[in-house]
Order: sequence, then C-alpha cells, then structure tokens
Amino acid sequence: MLERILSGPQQEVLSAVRRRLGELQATLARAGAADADQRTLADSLGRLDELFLLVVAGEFNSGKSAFINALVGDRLLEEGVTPTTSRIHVLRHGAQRGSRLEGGVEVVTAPLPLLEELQIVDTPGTNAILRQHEAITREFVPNSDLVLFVTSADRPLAESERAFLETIRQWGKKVVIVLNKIDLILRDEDVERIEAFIADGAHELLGASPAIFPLSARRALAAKLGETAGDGGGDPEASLEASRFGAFERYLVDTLDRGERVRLKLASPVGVGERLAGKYLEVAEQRLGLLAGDVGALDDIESQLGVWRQDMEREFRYRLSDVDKELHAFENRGHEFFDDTLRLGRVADLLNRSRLRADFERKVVADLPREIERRVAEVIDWMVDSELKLWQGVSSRLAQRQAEHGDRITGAGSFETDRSRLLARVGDAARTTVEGYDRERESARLADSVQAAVAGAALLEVGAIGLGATVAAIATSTAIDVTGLLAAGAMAVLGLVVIPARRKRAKRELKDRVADLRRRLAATLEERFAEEIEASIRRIREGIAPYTRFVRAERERLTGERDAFAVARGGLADLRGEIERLS
Ligand SMILES: Nc1nc2c(ncn2[C@@H]2O[C@H](COP(=O)(O)OP(=O)(O)OP(=O)(O)O)[C@@H](O)[C@H]2O)c(=O)[nH]1
Ligand SMILES: [Mg+2]
Repeated sequence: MLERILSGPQQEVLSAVRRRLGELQATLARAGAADADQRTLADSLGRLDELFLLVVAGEFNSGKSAFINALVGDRLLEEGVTPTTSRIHVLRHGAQRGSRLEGGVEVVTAPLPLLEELQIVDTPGTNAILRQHEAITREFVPNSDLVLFVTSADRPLAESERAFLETIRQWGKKVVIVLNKIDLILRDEDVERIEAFIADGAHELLGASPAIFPLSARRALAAKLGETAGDGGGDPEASLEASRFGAFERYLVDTLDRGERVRLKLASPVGVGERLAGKYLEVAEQRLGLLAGDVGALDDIESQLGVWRQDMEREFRYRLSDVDKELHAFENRGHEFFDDTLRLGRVADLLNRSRLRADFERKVVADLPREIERRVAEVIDWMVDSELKLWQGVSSRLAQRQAEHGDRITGAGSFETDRSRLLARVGDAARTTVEGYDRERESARLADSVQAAVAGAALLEVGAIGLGATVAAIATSTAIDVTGLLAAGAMAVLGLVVIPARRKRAKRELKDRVADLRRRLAATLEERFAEEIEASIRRIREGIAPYTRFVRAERERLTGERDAFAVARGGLADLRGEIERLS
C-alpha cells in the first residue's frame, strides 16, 4: 500500500527546508526586505507544495472521489451516482479528521501519512457549474504538479472532458489519465480497445501521449479496507490485483520519488534563500560599518567634551590665580598701610577713626572690586569663546559624518534615509547654534549669573570694604591704649612691645580676612563655572541625543539582523549539503 512518497530522510530534509525558509521569511519581513525579494522566496517556497499537489479532474460520476478514496485508502470523500462533489475539496494532512470551508474550498483533513507529502484536490465534475469549473483551472491546475484526469470506462472521454483537456493543455501541465470502472467491462480486450480510443483522443487534444491507467477505484478501496466488493471473489489481495491500482501507485511513487527530481526541487528554494540571506547579510554588514563610523564620531564628540571640560578646569584655575594676584596685591598694600600707620609717631592720627577708614579704602582697597570684576569678566569671555569653539568642533564632526552617507540599498528598509535625515537635522541644529551664537548675550547672561553670585554674597563689600571698618577699629583701640600708656610715660614698652604687637595682629587679621575672601570667592566662582561647564556639555549632548539614540538602537537591531541572516545562510548551506547527499 502506498503510504509515503518521500523517503524518511527526504521527508526530514523537506521539513527542515520549510522550517529554515519560514524563519528566513520572518527575518526578511522584519528587516523590511524588498517586496520583490520576499515574493521570490514565498513563490519558491510555494513551489515546494506544488510538487505534491495532485489535481483530480474529470466528468461528473467518473469516480474522481472514489479514486481519491482508493488512493488514500479511506472513505474521506463522498461518492454518489448523481453529481456529488459540488465544490473543490483539498485533502490535507491534519492531526484530526475534519473538514472546514476556506474561501469556497472545502478543506478536508485526516491524519493519513500519504497526505503529509501530498495535497490532493478533488474537483466537481467538468460538466458542473461553469464558475466552479473556472476556479479549478484558475487556481489549482497552474499550481499542480500532476493532473490526474479520471474518465469512466462506460463513457470514455465525454464531450465536456475533451473541452477540459484542451484548457489543461494551455498550462502545459503533466496529465495522467485514469480509466476508471474497468470492473464494468467484462472483457479485457474491450478495456484495451477503450484505452486505445482514449490514447488517440488524448494525443489529439493534448499534443502528447499521457500515461493511461485502467483501473477500478471501487475494487481497490474495498480491497484496501479489507471489504469484499461483491465481485472480487472475497480475497482482498486478489481483489487489489484485479483492480490494477498497483500500477498507478508505482507510477506515482516513481514520478514523485525520483531522487534527482526531489533533490532539484528541494535545492531550488534553498538556493533562493541562500542568495537572499547573503544579500541582506551584506546589507546589514554595510550598515553596521556605517554605524561603526557613527559610533566613532559620537565617541569623538564625547571625548571632545571630556577634553574641553579638563581644559576649562585647568584654564579656570589659571584664571583664578589672576584674581589671587589682585588679592595678594591688596594684602601687600594692607601691610604697607599698617607699617605706615601703626607707628608711635602717628598715634594722634589713629584716633581719627573715619579718616583712617577712608585712608584704608583709598590706599588699600583701592580698585580691588573693579579689578576682580574685570578678571571675572575676562574669565567669562574666555568661557563663552571656548564654548563656541566646542560647538564648532561638534558641528564639523557631524558634518563629516553627514558626508558619509552610505549607498541606499534598493528595497532594504529605510535605514540610510532615516540616518541621513536625522544627521541632517542634528547637524542643522548644531550649525544653527554656532551661527546664531550671540557672544554678547551669552557673556551678559553668564556675567549676570556670576555677579549675582559674587555680589549676592556681598563678598567684596563684606570682605574688602568691610575690612576697612575692622582696621579702623583696631587702629583706634591701639591709639586708645597708646594714649593711656603715653600718659604713664612707658615709652619703651609702647615702642618695643605694644605697637609692634598691634601691627602684627592687624596684619594677621588682614591675612585671615583675605584668605577667607579668597576662599569664598574661589568657591563661588568655581561653583558657577562648574555649573556652566556642565550645562554646556548637557546642551551638546541633548542636541545630538536623537543621533545617539538612533545609532544605539540601530546598532542593536542590525546586529541581531546580521546574526539572523548569518545563521540562516549557514543553516541553508548545511541543508544544501544534506540535499546533495540525499539518495
Ligand atoms: N463500478 C464502479 N463504480 C465506481 C467505481 N468508482 C466509482 N464508482 C461509482 O461511481 C459513482 C460516482 O463516483 P464518484 O466518486 O462520486 O464520482 P465523482 O467523479 O466524484 O462524481 P462528482 O463528484 O459528481 O463529479 C459512485 O456511485 C461510485 O460508487 C469503480 O471503479 N467501479
Ligand atoms: Mg466526486
């Protein structure tokens, strides 16, 4: 009994081919492969099924359904003396027996081994409603590998069958003729006569001499089911022999199981798959190459930011030492002032507190607040300049990437376009920032923020100017002490001990105050500038963020894609080897 057309190993390879190519189809769809490529693969996969698609056609009542039942060895289809099959039936393998309507086609499933390799199409008789007749030719005949044309021995090649054979001819399909119901013909020579008649007619209609199998479907099925057909003499084996069904089955196996044919059929979609997997593997690799350049550019930008921050910090400390110099000079002036003022000979002056204070402000504090302001303004200008330079650097690095656009691969997703568009957008934003960079506005903004901090803490007033008051207080208290001591006539004590001690104290006080001022000034400036530096870096990062995100996401996606295509190609190459080794 015919169970399987393909050998076990062939069957395994076939499932592997289907699985692999099914996976490749999914990968191609995800990768946005060209429709034409996807169709090519689907078509070649589809042809795998076509190999095993048998379409059974013929006049009503010729025994098509009975023939199929005999072939699968089961009463799957309804038989009857009147037009019975009213729509196309497709027999497919299924875990369970059942039938359902799919787009006007009755899909019959059964867990029969033969159906794992073969789809059988039962059609309504050729004389049935024309619309259905058309559907047969349109949908099933072109897809079939073999058309089994069933004609009944009691009315061979009826008129409608002739018309149908002519349409089959247009498709250039292989036709095999089954001469059914030979059990109705009592004499063997009559069977031969009918066969010859059909051979002539078929040759005339098809321009070829199809194989003709005289048989009895009814007997064959009865024999297969272990029933007696009533005219087979009760012995199933003898009945099967008498049905002449075996010759047809052998033919079917030979036709479909010819090793080379199976190999070629299997290899064809595998070849298509390999070609497509290779093509899209290359696409993914090219794109990843482009992205590697983008990652390089982003790394460059990131390291530019790092270097910039370091430069800024170093430069800032350097600039801060200018401020220190001012403070140092201030301190020196203070020392001179004390040396000059806290003297025995000037005790009388020390008593004039407000004059002392005015003197201190004029001689010691002098231009300090303005000088410091000037230094800070210098730092601001420098900072604004260097931020602009940073933007220019970033902008030109982006422009460089923009020049690197990669060839748009026809019909392979929109990666190149997306990337170009994004780079253009990010690049434009950077360029606009550079071109629209308003130094004055930026300086003013920074100056406001810095001065708000410096002045807000009233550093200069409290620190430097306020110092005048303290100094005056020291001087005055010295003077009072001095006056007291003078009255006591303790001149030596005064000149050698008290005044030098007061001078020392004043200088120390000044030193402490200056140190404190310096600390607070430096801390405030440092904090402001650090904030500014971070804000600049943040602005740039935000500006290029869409590009960064794109590169990251695409790299991940394309890496997955590349790996999937590589795996697919490797798997298909292995399969090709397996197919070649099939016997
Ligand atoms: N004597 C005899 N009768 C057969 C044989 N094969 C089928 N029949 C009978 O012929 C009649 C028609 O068989 P079906 O299989 O329904 O024919 P069909 O070609 O499918 O007919 P439609 O579905 O109407 O197109 C039924 O009564 C079958 O039992 C056979 O080999 N010998
Ligand atoms: Mg039928």
